[in-house]
Amino acid sequence: MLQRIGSAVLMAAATAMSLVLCAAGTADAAPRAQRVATVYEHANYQGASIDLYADECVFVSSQRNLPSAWNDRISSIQMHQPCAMVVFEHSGIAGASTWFWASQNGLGPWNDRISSYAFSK
Ligand SMILES: [Ca+2]
Repeated sequence: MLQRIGSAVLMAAATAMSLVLCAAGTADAAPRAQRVATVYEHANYQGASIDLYADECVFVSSQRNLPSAWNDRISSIQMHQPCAMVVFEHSGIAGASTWFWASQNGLGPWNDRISSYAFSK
């Protein structure tokens, strides 16, 4: 009985150790995607929303088209990182563009217009 308890403790210790090693292993990995912005379907951060992620705020590597359900739909933007969000009227970062350096509770002429974006500094 004691021997069984002992091996159970050893198993638990081994599991805990492997969890620690696993966590330490991911710490040195390449930069992981961080939540850079949340976009909302209505002004004042209301309605449906999605989070936008990027490994870092570098224009070329952060270029994205919005999911089709979000094309021409965004009405406010909350920024979570010290980045700029560059928005474009067409997919493939094409057409007119503008830069937002901070959260926007309304988008004025950009309301329901954004189709693609990139993050920059
Ligand atoms: Ca558009």
